[in-house]
Amino acid sequence: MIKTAVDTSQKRILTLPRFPEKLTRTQFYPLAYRFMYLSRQMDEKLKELFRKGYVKGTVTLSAGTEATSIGMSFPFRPGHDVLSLLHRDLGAHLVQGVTLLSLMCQFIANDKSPTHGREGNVHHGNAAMRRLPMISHLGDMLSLAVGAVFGARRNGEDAMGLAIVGDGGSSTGDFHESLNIASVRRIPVLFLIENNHYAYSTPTRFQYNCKQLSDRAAGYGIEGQTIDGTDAWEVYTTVCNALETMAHDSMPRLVECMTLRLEGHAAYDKAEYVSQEERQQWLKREPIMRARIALGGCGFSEEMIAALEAEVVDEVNATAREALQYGRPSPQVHLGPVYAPPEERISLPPLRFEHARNLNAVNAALDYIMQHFPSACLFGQDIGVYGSAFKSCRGLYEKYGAERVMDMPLAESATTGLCLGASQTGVLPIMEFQFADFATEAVTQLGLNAGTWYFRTGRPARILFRLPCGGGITLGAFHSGEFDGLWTRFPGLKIFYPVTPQEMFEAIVAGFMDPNPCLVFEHKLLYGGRQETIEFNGDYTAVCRPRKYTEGDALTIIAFGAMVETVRAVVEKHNYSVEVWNPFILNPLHLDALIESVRRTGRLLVVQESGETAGMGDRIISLVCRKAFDALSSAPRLVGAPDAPVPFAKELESSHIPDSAKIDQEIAMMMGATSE
Ligand SMILES: Cc1ncc(C[n+]2csc(CCOP(=O)(O)OP(=O)(O)O)c2C)c(N)n1
Ligand SMILES: [Mg+2]
Repeated sequence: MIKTAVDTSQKRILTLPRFPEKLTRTQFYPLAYRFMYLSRQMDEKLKELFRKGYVKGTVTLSAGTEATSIGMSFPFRPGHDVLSLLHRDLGAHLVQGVTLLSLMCQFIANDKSPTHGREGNVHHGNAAMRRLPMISHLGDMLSLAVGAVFGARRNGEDAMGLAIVGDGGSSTGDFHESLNIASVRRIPVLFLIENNHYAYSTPTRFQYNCKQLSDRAAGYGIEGQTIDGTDAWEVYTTVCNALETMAHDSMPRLVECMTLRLEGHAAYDKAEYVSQEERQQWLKREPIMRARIALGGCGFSEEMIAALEAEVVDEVNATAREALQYGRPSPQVHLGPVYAPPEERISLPPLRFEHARNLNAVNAALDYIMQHFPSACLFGQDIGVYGSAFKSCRGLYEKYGAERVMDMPLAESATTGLCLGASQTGVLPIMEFQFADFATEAVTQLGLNAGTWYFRTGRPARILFRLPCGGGITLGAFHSGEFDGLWTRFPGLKIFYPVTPQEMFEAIVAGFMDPNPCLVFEHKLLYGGRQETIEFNGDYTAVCRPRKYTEGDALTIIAFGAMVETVRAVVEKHNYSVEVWNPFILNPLHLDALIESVRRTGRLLVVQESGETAGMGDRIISLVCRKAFDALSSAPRLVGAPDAPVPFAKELESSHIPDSAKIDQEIAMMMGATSE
C-alpha cells in the first residue's frame, strides 16, 4: 500500500506553520485535503451512529463547509489566538489539534467525553486553549472572542481572534453589538460568516436584504469582503492576508464565505425545502471534489489520493470502534459542581472609611480594588469622565485612566460577553449596568453563558456585575426593577444584596474576589441613606454570611434591600421584640441561621419590594416550611409589591411599594397571633 506521508498526528498539527508563516499551495493541499476528507468521513460516521442510536440530540453536519472551516482555521496559532467556532466547524477543531477520538467521545457523550457528557455534540471547546466552548444561542459567542482577544492583548500578547457566525446568526443583535465594540475598541477579531444559503429551513432572502452580508462592514467602519467558501485555498489566503493587516492596524474585519450545506439542518432534517435545481448547482461547487482536483494539481496521483482516503476511512472506523467501547458517564463521577470552589485566600489590606454612605462605599470598594489589582478593569456606560449615572465611579477615570475605566456603547449583551471572554485571558472585569433593569438585555450572556461557564468548562469566570436597582425615587417601570426572582433562577450566578455601607463595601470586594460571576444589587434609594464608618479587616470570606440587625423572640423578619431599612425603622420605633435579617447572599441561598431564628421565634414574615410572584419571599417561605414546619406557630406571611409594573407618579409609587404602615400592621398582627 502506498504511504501518503501526510502526517496529521496531533504533535504534527500543533507544530504546523501558522501565522505569520504561510504554507505554499503544494504544502497546503495535502494537509487540507486530508482534514477535509476526515471531516466528511466523520460526518458519515456520525449519521450512521445517529441512525443506530449511539449519538443523540441535534447532530449538525459539516458537509459543504469543509473548505471554509479548514481554510480559515489553518493560520491561527493554537493556544495563542482566540477561536469561537460553530456547529459546522468540525474540520477547524481538527486543524487546531483536537483529536478525532475526543470529538467522537463528545458526540457519543461517553465517560471519556471532554465535557464529561454534561454538554453534547458541538458544544465543546477548550477555554484554556482559547477555543471557546460554543453555546446554542447563535451570535452570543462573538463577544466572548472579542473579550478574550482584548484580555490577551492587554497582557502584551499579539493574539488575534476568529469568530464564526452563520447567515442566520448574522441577524442577531449580538452580531451587531460585537462588531461595533470590536471596531470602536480596535480589537482584531476576524468575523467570518459562513453563508450557506439557509438558516435551518429559512433561505437568505428572508434573512437579510442587503446584496451581500459583507456590505455591513462599512457600517462598522471596517473592511469586508465576500469570497468563495468552497475553495479552501482562497479561504486560506484571504484569512492569511486579513491577519497580516490586522496585525498592523488592530482593526477587526468581516469576511463572508459563500459556502454550502449539503445535508439538512441536522441529521433528522431531509431538507425537502431545497429544490433539485439548487442542489444540482451546489454539487458543481462541492468543496471536497474541488480540493481533490487541486491536490492532483499538486503532484498527488490518483493512487496516492485513494490511499490517503483509505487511511482516513480506517482511522474513522477504528476511532468509532474505540469510542464505543468506553462506558457511560455516571452522575456520581461526571456531574460536577455548578459553582467554582473558592480560590486560596490571599491577604488584603485593611481599610477604614469614616462617614460613608452606600454611594461612598461603592466608590471606595472600586477604588480599593483598582488600586490593589492592576488587572481589574471597569466597563459600563458613562462611567468614565461622567463618573457613572449615580456617580459611583466618580474620580476613577482620572485616577486609573481610559485603559481601565472603559465607557462602553449601549450594548449590554455584548459587553457582558466581552467581560466573560476577557475573564479567560487575565482581566478581572467589573461591569456596571446603568440600571438593573437593563441587565435584562443580557439574560443569555449572564444567565446561560456566564452562569454555566464553570459547569461546562471547569474554569472560573471571575466577573463582578453591579446592578443599581429598586424603586422609591420616581423613575417608573423601567428604572425601578429589582428582579431578584429572575436572577436567582440561574444556577452558577452568585447574588449579593447588601444594605448598609459596611455590607456594600464587603459585597463588592467579596464578589470581586469570588471565582464565580457575581451580581451585586445596589439599591438606589440606599445610595444616600444611612451613614457609618466602614471597617474592613481584609477578610473577604468571613463577610459572606446573613446579617442580623435586631434581637427578639416574637417574630423573625427576613427582608431585602431598602425594605430592610424600612423594617428596622418600624421595629425600632415600636421596640418590637423581633429578629430582623438580611440573607446578604440571595443565590446560592444559605438559610441555616435564618431557619434557626424561625425555630426560636416560631413566626416568619418576609418583606420584599418586588412583586409577590416568584420573588425571593416565596422561595424563602417555601424552604422554611419544608425545613422547619414543626417550629411554626402561625402561617408565614409575605409583604411585597403587587404583581404590576412600578408606577411613576410619587403617590402611585408610594402605594405600590410596601410602606412602614403596611409593614407595621403585618408585624402587629403576627405578634398578636396566638401560638397553637
Ligand atoms: C438565537 C438562536 N435562535 C434560534 C436558534 C435555533 N437554531 C439553531 S441553528 C439555527 C439556524 C442557524 O442558521 P445559520 O446561522 O445560518 O447557521 P447554519 O446552521 O446554517 O450553519 C437555528 C434557527 C439558535 N440556536 N439560536
Ligand atoms: Mg446558514
